[in-house]
Amino acid sequence: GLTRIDHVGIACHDLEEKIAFYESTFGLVVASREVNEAQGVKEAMLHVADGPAGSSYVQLLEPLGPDTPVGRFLAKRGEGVHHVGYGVDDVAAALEAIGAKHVRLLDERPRHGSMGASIAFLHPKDVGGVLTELVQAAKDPRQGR
Ligand code: CMX
Ligand code: CO
Repeated sequence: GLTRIDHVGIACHDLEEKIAFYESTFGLVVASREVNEAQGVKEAMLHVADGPAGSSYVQLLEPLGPDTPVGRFLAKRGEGVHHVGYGVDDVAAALEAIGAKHVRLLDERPRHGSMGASIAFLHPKDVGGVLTELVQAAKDPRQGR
């Protein structure tokens, strides 16, 4: 099952500007910055809190180009919440269970996400308009799995 909210993904035009906003407005601290070519994003994870099931973050996303998931989202809807990422203990097992419930999987197999996590996306049209990500965090997020 789902163990926590791992992160909320927020689409923006200017990553550095939004990092500065979250730092100065909420006092959040950047835990990692990465470019993920496969996902078409430049992104930062800002640490929010630690709970019994793991940590939670805000993920700020700037597209690498217009022809990417976040680039198309910005063109259509503008800046704002792009997806919700839920923590799971075993993303492959979660995909199998959820795929059996007629929810379209955007990833048949887990892919690489921020901080060494294994991730997979569910189609927003099958989740009430919410792009949904499953996140199996790395055992040691600084080193990956
Ligand atoms: N939330 C809710 N609905 C969304 C959406 C989002 N983030 N992105 C697209 N949609 C909707 C569109 O509004 C559109 O609906 P309508 O036909 O009613 O207008 C429909 O889904 C198809 O969208 P599209 O413009 O054709 O966009 P795409 O070709 O980009 O396909 C999606 C959408 C979700 C399949 C694609 O964005 C995807 O595969 N996303 C998963 C990967 C991803 O988002 N990576 C970036 C984040 C990486 C990370 O978190 O680490
Ligand atoms: Co995400």
